[in-house]
Amino acid sequence: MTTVVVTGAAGFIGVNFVRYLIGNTSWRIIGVDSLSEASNLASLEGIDQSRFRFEKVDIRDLNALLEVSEGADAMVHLAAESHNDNSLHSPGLFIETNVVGTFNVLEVVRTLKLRLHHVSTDEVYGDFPPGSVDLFKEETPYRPSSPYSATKAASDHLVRAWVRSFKIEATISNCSNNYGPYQNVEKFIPRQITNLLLGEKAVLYGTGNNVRDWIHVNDHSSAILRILESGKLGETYLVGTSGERDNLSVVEIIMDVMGFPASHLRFIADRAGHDFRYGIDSSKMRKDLAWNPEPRDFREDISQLVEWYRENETWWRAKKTSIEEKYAREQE
Ligand code: NAD
Ligand code: TDX
Repeated sequence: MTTVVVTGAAGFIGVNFVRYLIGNTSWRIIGVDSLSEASNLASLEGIDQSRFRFEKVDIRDLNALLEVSEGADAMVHLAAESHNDNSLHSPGLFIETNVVGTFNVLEVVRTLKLRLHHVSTDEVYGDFPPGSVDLFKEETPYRPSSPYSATKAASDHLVRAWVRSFKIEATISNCSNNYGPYQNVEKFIPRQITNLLLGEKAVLYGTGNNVRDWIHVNDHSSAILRILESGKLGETYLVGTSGERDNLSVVEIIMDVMGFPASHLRFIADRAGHDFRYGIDSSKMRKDLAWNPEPRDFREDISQLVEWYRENETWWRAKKTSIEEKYAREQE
């Protein structure tokens, strides 16, 4: 039996990954999270407590992280400040959690000799200009644009340095934009769905032409599990499912599924430093690790997601007001 510590377990990908591990392995899981504003403890309700334990720990606290990780075999590091818009207003917090917090994670896995998988983002590579059809590859140079992506890039560099200098057993993945249940309503897709559920308009930054490469969170989870089981130590893997769409097209699908006219949206000022386009080449994952995502229909997934947010209003309603108030203060 393997015991794995999952940092960021009360966040969007964390809770989906924990549920994926419960369903697809026999491992024990220790979920660690500081319960920041991005988290939601209610997301962990109903998880088999005989195999899952939650610990409120801040990864900025090295001793607390060390204590809770003793006896484990592996750590999957997801905890982060994850929202670009927030990083433009509070960059210091991103340095503390994403850089210093990852340093603490590395010291813990070095001390306790744990296997580490570090979860990162395609945003470390910067972006592609309009018209480009290039894709990010593992060897693409880092060129982060925002405080968020720069701190994630820094965390990746720390992991590689600890692999080389201290011989820790680690892998890294850089994934594209995830969608699925339990995503905080500050993020693009849940923000639009919950706006529309409340009768408000969808909100697009700039022209709406920016492109993101969408992947279902369960495909991200299956990729992480595959890397844990068969990834080569020291390697980096890009994770994506060729899901490039511009933001306006995604909003149009959401509005169509929900029965709103295409005019039920508003354009606001663009995000500062807004990356134009991301695109992932995941052929290394597919060739070296024989990873295959589930066959999917994006419109059908969005339709199911709309139902999820409709049925789980108590999960998101309390946060929605404060998040929209914050957006109104900072963006309009
Ligand atoms: P999220 O914001 O929903 O969850 C992050 C979790 O980390 C939250 O529960 C939060 O409370 C916790 N956390 C923050 N600071 C902490 C601290 N100091 N100590 C302990 N816990 C802390 O983000 P997410 O979308 O689930 O992203 C998880 C990871 O995946 C991040 O590392 C992110 O960079 C990466 N990632 C996300 C995406 C995406 O599309 N969401 C894509 C690629 C990579
Ligand atoms: O209201 C909005 N309107 C809008 O047009 C919001 C919240 C966003 N956008 C745009 C900005 C982006 O082009 O939608 C796109 C997606 O925005 P976010 O959901 O904020 O995601 P992004 O900035 O692309 O970053 C996400 O993917 C990579 C995650 O938040 C990161 O954690 C991950 O690393």
